[in-house]
Amino acid sequence: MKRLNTPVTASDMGALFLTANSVAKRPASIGSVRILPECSEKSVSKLNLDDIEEFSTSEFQHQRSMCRSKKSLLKTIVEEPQIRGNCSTDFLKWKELLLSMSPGMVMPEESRKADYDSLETQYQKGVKHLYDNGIEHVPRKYILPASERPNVVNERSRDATHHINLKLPIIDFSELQGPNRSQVLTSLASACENYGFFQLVNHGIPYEIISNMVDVSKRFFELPFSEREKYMSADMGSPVRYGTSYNQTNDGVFCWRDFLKLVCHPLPDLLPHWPSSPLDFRKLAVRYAKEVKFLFLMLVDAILESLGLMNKKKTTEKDEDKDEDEKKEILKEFEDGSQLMVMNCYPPCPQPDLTLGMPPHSDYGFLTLLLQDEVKGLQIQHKENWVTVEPIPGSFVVNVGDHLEIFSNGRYKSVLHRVLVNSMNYRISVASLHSLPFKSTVQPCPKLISETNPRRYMDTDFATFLDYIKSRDATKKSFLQSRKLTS
Ligand SMILES: O=C(O)CCC(=O)C(=O)O
Repeated sequence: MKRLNTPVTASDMGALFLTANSVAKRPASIGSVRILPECSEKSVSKLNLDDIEEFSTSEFQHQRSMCRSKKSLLKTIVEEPQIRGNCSTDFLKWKELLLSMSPGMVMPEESRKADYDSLETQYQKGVKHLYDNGIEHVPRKYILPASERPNVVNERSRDATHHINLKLPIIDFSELQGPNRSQVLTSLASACENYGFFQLVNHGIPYEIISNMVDVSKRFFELPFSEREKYMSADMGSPVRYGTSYNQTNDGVFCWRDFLKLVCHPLPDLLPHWPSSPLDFRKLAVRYAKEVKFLFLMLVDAILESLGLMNKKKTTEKDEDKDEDEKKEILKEFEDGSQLMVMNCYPPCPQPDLTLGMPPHSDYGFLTLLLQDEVKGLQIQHKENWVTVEPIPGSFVVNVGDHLEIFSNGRYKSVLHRVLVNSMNYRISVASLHSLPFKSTVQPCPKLISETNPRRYMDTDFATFLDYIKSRDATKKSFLQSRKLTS
């Protein structure tokens, strides 16, 4: 094995240190790196982090987050002829190279652990905290593997996808209440089938209520960390939860967002747990939550109709009454249903191309009503491209959640979406996620199942979802996939 002439720093070593015991138990490859083919001829001094691509498991990322500079590590990789030839190596190969060097270069385990702990503590405090402390580079903890970064070129279209802006279908809520209802219902069905998203305008919620909600969310995130920290909790069932990233206990790579989650139903029991600062927070958030819930119920009514559940050909008046009763029953369930409000804060990011505000995910729930400020960031997956949703001031972006996809037996689509960050502006969004009560079972609507359209999903409930996200990565559409019937 070739020895290196250039010293490797202790912090470089930290990322790759494994004890002989742990190595013996590990699988052959827990992660790998590759120097991008177009960079393989670069001299070592010209190489930088963007020139290597990682295919790594979260365990590997965890190890890697302990490493401050990869420079001398790169040198190790590129100077090893065998590796340079293949342009790739696996994690164990790295370890072997490092262990072949002077033992004196290995950092004592306690210092390495202290170093790691102090960085981890910073990350757990969130990105607002990092930004307020004048961070100039995105720490490794937030750097996505090259293939998952936001401006990856789509092989099929060869477009840099973040340049595509999308005008989502627009549903005029006031038209739904008038003589054009049936045309609007057709547009609603088409939007839910083909985009999984639409923008809702003229919804009737006063602009003041909406702008106050965005404003008070901003003011909450501007509070000192010591105040926000009071609401931090690892308990998914907590009525109020402040946190960072997507799932900060599981995420290998963190994303660039902080959030405040508020459970909204039953409101009288939960309100005393909500933040009491800023002083007007509860008043403004409650007002908003109630208005959005009402709007959601009106939308569900329209969605049930758009699915053809209420206007099937009636032979008798009795049939009509039966339909109406069924609809009332479903709406009653939703009235008692779950509502979760998520306030998202995306501070400016010094290197927005390396990370995401939120990873690709679909929403658990029936419908999400999203309020975004004037700063772009939301992208949805449409025809295999990531396209940016143009904000329309005062409107809602509404999307189909996993439960509605299940309920409609796959006719309406719960579509992947993600959030980009930028280097200039804070972005605030408020998502309101609605569904049936937490204890209810979600299943395809029996009226939408037939011999020609057999049941496509198994029953599910909230407890199953919680178990799922505790044990694995809940991003992508993996939860929904796990509910699909294969035959
Ligand atoms: O901030 C956004 O635009 C999207 C937020 C989102 O997807 C979520 O809260 O699940």
